[in-house]
Amino acid sequence: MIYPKKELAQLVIEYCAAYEVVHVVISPGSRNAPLTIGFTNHPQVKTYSIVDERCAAFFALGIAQQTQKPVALVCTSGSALLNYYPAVAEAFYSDIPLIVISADRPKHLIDVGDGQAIRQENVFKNHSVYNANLIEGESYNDENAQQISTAIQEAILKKGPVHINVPFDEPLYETTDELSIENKGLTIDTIKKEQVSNFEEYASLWNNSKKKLVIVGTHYPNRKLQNQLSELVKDESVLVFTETTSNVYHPAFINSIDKLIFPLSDNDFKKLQPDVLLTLGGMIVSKKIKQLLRKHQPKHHWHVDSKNALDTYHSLSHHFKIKDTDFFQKFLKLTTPVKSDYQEYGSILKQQRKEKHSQFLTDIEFSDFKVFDIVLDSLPDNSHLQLGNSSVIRYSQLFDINNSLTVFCNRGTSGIDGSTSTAIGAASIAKNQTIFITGDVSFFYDSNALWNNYIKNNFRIILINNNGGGIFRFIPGPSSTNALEYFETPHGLTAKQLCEMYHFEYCTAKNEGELKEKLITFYKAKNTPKLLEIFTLGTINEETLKRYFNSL
Ligand SMILES: Cc1ncc(C[n+]2csc(CCOP(=O)(O)OP(=O)(O)O)c2C)c(N)n1
Repeated sequence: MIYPKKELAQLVIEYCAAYEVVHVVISPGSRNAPLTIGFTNHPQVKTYSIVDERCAAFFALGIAQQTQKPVALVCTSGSALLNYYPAVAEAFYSDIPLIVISADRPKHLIDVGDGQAIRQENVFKNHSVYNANLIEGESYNDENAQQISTAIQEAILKKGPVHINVPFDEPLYETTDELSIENKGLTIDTIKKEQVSNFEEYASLWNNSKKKLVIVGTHYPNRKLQNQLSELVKDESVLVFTETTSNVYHPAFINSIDKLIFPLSDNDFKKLQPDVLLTLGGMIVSKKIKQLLRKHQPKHHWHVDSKNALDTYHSLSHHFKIKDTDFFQKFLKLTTPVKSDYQEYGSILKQQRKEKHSQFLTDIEFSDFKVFDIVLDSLPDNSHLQLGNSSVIRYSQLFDINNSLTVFCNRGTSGIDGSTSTAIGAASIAKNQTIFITGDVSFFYDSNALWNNYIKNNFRIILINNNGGGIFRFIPGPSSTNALEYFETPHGLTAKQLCEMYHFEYCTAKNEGELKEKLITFYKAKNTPKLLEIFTLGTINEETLKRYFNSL
């Protein structure tokens, strides 16, 4: 076996292995040579080499999003580390475990005019769940061992990003065939489950309320939760709102929140205003529901999550600090059905919107709206869908999506800077075919994502090119200025040359007929990944979407 001679590198690597960190994404550099040598020679670890640190970090995030286990990142000193920041922030707000391991110069070489040296300690302080600043030294050090162990445990327990800064002095490339540190093999503490003592009190409130709204945010697919929510919705005083990224389905759930609530006046919404609002999962995409519930607050808002409780609706009254499935396991036993027309009101609205939606589609021009209707309908069963920000995720919320799909989007920070890299990372680990739908600005922004040796041949990108950030035509504001181009940023670019350069099969569609024809073979097996670029016009998109909402 080959090991780095530096004991500090051995320590970091052996702890990662002890905690079963399987995937390690490495970006090139010299200062991190001891870590690169060690990880690439470790039999338990699968290493990846990705040059651009921003892409590397989002790729790692995609793997961690799918495995729900921490993925490690390794980079050299200097600005390399700072390029991880967008993905670190996304991981922080999306509860995804990442272990950032940065090589550094020893303390006495910082701020003295040495090259590639910046202040690395605690750079992610505001968006991380732990920071370990290791101490440079030749031999085993208890404090370093404790710091590394705690950092990895925290990433797992708190489901978030941690940073381990590892200073190395030269020489950096020396190896040894014996592990000189003792692997302490610490075990992970089990999560201390909070004892929720007053379940009965909350159940009593629940059982005495006629209007109970459950909102599920971003959630990893979970059959148990799906069954529990299906049980809950048997009670006619319960309405369940879900989003495309909630990954739970039931005919009685309201899966297009915006479509349902958009046409409601403030007075109409009062009928939906809940007595009890129960929320679970991560971020909510629908802006409208946040606005309306902040204005018409529930009497009680309870959030269920083993980690966080965000006061999204400015009315949080209780945090059940427990896993949602554990919560429902206890809570369901205490609930009794209540006579109410609350759910029925929601169902009637849902049915009305469904009919208007179908009617609207019978006679519209080729536009982003039409593209979503055709593309979402074409997705193969059981495929894994990754969505870009921002109008892509918003359009997808207006349609019924095939229940067999799993759907993800970087909604932690809603950035456009790493969606492609995340999708490629997720695809590298997903069992089923991954399809990524993106807008053009996001796609060109993260085009270095394609500089990646791990892209599966069955990976598919659907690029909706409306020549700029279409979202800025819909939101109120940009069009009323004389600087729309600074928001929309039209560019006239296409993905053709990028596809040539990165060996993607490239095809295009400019109208409904072409799109339907291209989709017939698009998902079929091929010896390269494929990209379908669909061209639409911003002006028509804008007009169509406005007409849609007016038609509801
Ligand atoms: C890193 C980052 N920079 C800027 C933004 C602001 N922003 C949100 S959406 C968007 C444009 C996205 O355009 P595109 O990818 O073409 O998608 P479309 O809106 O046309 O669907 C921008 C610039 C952001 N979310 N993240």
